[in-house]
Amino acid sequence: MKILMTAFDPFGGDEINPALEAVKHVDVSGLGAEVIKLEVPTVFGKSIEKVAEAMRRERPDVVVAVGQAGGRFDITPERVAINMDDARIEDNEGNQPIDQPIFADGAPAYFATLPIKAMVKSIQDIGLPASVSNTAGTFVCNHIMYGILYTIAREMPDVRGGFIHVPFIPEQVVARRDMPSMAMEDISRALRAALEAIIANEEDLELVGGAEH
Ligand code: PCA
Repeated sequence: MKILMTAFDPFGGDEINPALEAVKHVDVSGLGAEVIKLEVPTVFGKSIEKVAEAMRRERPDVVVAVGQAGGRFDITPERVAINMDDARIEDNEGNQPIDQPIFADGAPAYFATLPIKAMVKSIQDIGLPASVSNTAGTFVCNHIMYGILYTIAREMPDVRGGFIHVPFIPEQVVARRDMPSMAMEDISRALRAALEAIIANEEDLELVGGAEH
């Protein structure tokens, strides 16, 4: 099995992106899969172009993108990407689309085709907090998740794809009071656990993990 794993560069004034640091540090030995790591720019349009180009070149079986969700307490596999760019802040090239569809000919939304419940369980089983998220927001992370699933739907329907959001790491919250964080090494271990679940589960597990709000 070949897995393409992407992570975003720092954005929004931060000097680090925990997703990028953690992805770089994921120990991929002994997984029984080849893992290709790719850094993508936090830029509307270019981020999708870069990952779609890598998907066409590498022909992975699985694409899993990873991004920072500052303020979240746990690791959150995303359930769905929506056809909507609505940026609260500028991306790394000054773009700030408001209420724009990502692809005019795309579906309103695409569901992740990764086993999100199994991923959550696998992370929890190594003693780290995780839960399913039902919104990836409307910034570049939702954008790239949508772009990955759009590319899969149109060009390579046997490929599985999805997205994982991760919290800040401690050094990012020194100057942000009362914000949650998780050690980079723990995020890396959680990402490895998520990869193990992806490799072991073609179909998702039927587990409690919904949300009331
Ligand atoms: N997080 C942002 C974009 C890049 C990243 O790592 C987001 O959640 O949209």
